Amino acid sequence: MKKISIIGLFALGLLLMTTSCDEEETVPVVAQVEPEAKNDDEEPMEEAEEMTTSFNVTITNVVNYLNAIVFNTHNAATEPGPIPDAGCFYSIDFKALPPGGKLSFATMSVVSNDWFFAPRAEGISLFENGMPVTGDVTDQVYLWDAGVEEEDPATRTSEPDGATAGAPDDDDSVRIVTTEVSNFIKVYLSYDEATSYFTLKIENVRGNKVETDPIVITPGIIVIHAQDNALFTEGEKDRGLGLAKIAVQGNPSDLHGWFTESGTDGTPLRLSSSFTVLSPGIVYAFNSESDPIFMEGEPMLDGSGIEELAEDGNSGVMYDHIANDLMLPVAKSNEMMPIGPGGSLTFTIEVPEGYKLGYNTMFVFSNDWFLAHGNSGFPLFSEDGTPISGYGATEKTYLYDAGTEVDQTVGMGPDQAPFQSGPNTGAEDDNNLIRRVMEINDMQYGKGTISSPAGVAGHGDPRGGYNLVKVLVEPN
Ligand SMILES: [Ca+2]
Ligand SMILES: [Ca+2]
Ligand SMILES: [Ca+2]
Ligand SMILES: [Ca+2]
Repeated sequence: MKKISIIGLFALGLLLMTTSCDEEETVPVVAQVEPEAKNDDEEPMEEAEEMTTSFNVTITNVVNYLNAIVFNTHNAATEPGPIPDAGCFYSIDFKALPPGGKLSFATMSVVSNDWFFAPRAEGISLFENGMPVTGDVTDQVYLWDAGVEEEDPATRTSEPDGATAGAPDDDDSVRIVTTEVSNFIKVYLSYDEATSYFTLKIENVRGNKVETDPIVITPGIIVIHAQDNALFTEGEKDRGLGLAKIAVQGNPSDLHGWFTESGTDGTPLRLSSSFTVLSPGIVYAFNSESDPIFMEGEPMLDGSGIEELAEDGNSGVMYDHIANDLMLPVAKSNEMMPIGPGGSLTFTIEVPEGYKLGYNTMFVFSNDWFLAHGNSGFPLFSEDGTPISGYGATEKTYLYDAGTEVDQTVGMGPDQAPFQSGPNTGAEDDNNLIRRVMEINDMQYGKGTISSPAGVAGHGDPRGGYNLVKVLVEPN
């Protein structure tokens, strides 16, 4: 058996080589970075024997906002409202499992025009070396000016009609008022290992019955995020999404509405379903009607490399298959290690006119899920042959189940790549068809079941989805 298959492979190899030589000679198999790739000239490479175009492809892990929760009722109250008295606090429970992410929040300082308390730009890391961060974290919290209303005691929110009166700020950037807030508020975190819930406590320690610097804090919002600058960027203008309404009126509803908005499929437009890293990936190009690597609704093709990539993040088998068996343009990512939120996989690929793009990267915190463009591929050229540029390939990016390993809870499965004892470990999937992942049960952050009937993974798709990636195509 072994002998025959080796001979078979040799024969196939010879056949492919012969075919290759008989065809136009220059369909490049491996993308190379062209030394003159930065040439602004729109024409294809002059030296190219065939009309090919070099494209840069960037697949960015956009996982960021993982949960957003309003807080509005303090410990001694039964109705939503601000905290005027020292010793009272807001207490907010939220779930997070390692590697976790970061915490940001915003609560107004009412005796001001547009000041609010919020953590520094990076947010408060929830885990360090896999251990939950607990105790007093006040030193990571600052008092900020939202840059929307000029400082004027007469129009402070604490004054009659102050919440609606006031002149525009002469400095419209979000900026630090003070980094030392421990005389005003205290902020604590605690963690329950049994439930994986943190409790955030924001306490007014000064109150309003003082001669100077009275402090009243308001309802606000917490956001669990993976990247920096979740609510604003220091030195930049407020984003206009509702932070100003917290900073001036103590009302978090607009900002909460923005974070939790759904698309036409009823699936989140902005919240990411899960924290995951993405494996080193692959891009390729084809001119057949359908993607030659996999067919949705059918079992994996033997030798396609889908199983190795989707279970273990190993792109080698798929690369060799595309380069040597299919003899199509293919490139591995320049990055050899998985990329986390905010990171990107970058590729350069040389493509003949009329070809379409396919790509593949593993959703690493799963058993056998991968991200890929829909089966028809992304057209890299318009009908008149102009190379396409922009984020258009994002929209039909889907999350697929390879049908090769049974699924465990996202981010928590002992047979998932980061946790398994070795490659290809895990039980067979009950369903061996390659299919879209239609729902994710978010055990990492407790958002419940997120349903995306279409398996949408690209951020910015009007249907809403899992908000995991953005794909940029740029001709060189
Ligand atoms: Ca101001
Ligand atoms: Ca005002
Ligand atoms: Ca599976
Ligand atoms: Ca596995």
